[in-house]
Amino acid sequence: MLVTLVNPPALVARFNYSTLSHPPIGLAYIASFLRARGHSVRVVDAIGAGMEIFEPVRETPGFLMQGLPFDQVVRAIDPSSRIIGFSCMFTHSWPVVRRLVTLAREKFPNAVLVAGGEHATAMAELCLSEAPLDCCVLGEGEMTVAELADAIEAGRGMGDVSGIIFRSSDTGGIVRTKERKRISPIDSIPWPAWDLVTPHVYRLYEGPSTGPTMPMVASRGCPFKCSFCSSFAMWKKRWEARDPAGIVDEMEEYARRFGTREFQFSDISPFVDRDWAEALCREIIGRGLDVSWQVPAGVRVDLIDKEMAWLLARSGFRHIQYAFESGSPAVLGAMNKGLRPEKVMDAVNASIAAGMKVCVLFIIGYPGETMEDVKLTWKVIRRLAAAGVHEIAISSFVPLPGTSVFEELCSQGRIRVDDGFLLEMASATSLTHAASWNPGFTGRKILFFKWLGILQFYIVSFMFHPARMFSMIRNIVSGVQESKTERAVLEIGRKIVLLMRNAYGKGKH
Ligand code: B12
Ligand code: SF4
Repeated sequence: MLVTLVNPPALVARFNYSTLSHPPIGLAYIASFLRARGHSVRVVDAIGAGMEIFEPVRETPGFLMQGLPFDQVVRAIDPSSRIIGFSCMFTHSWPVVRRLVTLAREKFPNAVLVAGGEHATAMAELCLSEAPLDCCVLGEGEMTVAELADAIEAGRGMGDVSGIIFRSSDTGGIVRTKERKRISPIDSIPWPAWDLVTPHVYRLYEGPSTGPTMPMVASRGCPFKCSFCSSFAMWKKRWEARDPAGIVDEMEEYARRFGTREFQFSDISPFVDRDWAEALCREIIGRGLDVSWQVPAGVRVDLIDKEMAWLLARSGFRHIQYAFESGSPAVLGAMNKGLRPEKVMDAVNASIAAGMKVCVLFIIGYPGETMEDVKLTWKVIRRLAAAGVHEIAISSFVPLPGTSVFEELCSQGRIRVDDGFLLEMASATSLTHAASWNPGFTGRKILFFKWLGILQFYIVSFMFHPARMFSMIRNIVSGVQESKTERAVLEIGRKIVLLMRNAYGKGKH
């Protein structure tokens, strides 16, 4: 039976610094799993096939759609596909996915249309009510979609497949099936099907990348339950890691096959098991791989000490991002982060001493956060700049669906889910706009606090480390991305050029 998996075009905000698209590794995993179970699979990667196409979208002002136009995506789907699966990772992209699903339904009235990914998991009912989907796969997708394909091929209903929400053909109602257990060990999942998705057309990556890199996954899930994070809704509390030797085998294979020297790990919560993290570093070092690797997700500051930092650096992990979130113990407590503010300096000092480039991530505008809390965050930011941290990123708080703070705000009647709300989920990293879910601050104030935080960081940083200013200017002028900030500047410049080209009709496809 033929299953076609679709990576829809991305909706990217014009002036954000974290909206780069990565190769669809989740789909590549599902494709390899389905194939191993005897199904035929095709992948339509709308982003990869239209990397340079950035078009304004009428319904979503302020955003550009990156990737093939809708009609070309639908045309690329093989009409003999029995199941068409759509990846729906980001909440703000739902308006695009919804339109694509609707067009696919018109062209393929008899196919089974399925969505999966973070947004489809957190808001499955909304997805089924707004788009002509047959079912949403909740959480980890490989086993569920394989069982779904088996059931459909055998002419059975979907009711026995755990881990889905589907539209019953008998009653038309929405049915949620039994919860699915996470796959364990995750080494049983075959490596991603990179013969069906071309990762190297994705030129730009999150983080300070200097060349073509490969995405990988070493672990899935997170044992913590921060109130603003959707990890629990997606993966529950289970953290599953791959065998370090298998991970490094995969790195070696990509180095051999594609000449890859740089790897981005899409793990949401890296290094939570100290022994495992050490074993992974030692395996990379032991095999003499001359590679660099990093994780775009923030590392918890309580996981890294001197020894770990040194091992990481020696194994090629040269840029680390810490998810510290706030300098205020009260806000960290409200976020259920389980961190003490003093921890950040230890981790940061250890990482700088080990020779890593360090970025620290913050959130401003959390519900209940006061001016005093913001001042505490600024104080930590200044200390970090003086200590030699290379950069910071400040997000404005957004209540992502699937998080406990989202549920809380909904129960207080402070969230109305409509397209306007969904699009706001992309505003956390906007440089020109912020929304507020904190009655104490307006969105403009939060944006102002964010800029003031960034300004304080660079003033102190350039005062204590003046050479940094020159290397940043040199990198931006020569197009090198050694830091997130440099990449953001270059990426926004690139979007402006593409927009101008489109305006003059040169970039149209
Ligand atoms: C790597 C990553 C990034 C990368 C690139 C992501 C990309 N592909 O473009 C970068 C750093 C650029 C990034 C940026 C952002 N990110 Co991000 N990112 C992640 C992260 C850590 C890993 C994603 C991943 O590759 N996972 C590994 C694969 C194996 O898992 P998966 O993709 O989820 O796929 C599985 C299932 O979802 C399912 N599945 C997936 N697709 C399909 C399709 C079908 C048909 C089926 C049946 C199943 C299915 O099966 C797969 C295999 O089990 C996730 C957290 C997480 N662990 O998921 C956050 C996450 C996806 N990001 C998030 C956010 C908010 C953002 C930003 C908006 C942040 C910001 N404020 O700017 C931006 C937006 C970027 C954009 N392109 O628009 C949120 C999304 C929440 C939401 N509901 O929107 C997440 C969940 C983090 C969080 N918990 O808050 N991100
Ligand atoms: S923010 Fe990080 S530590 Fe907290 S639940 Fe999410 S992944 Fe885990």
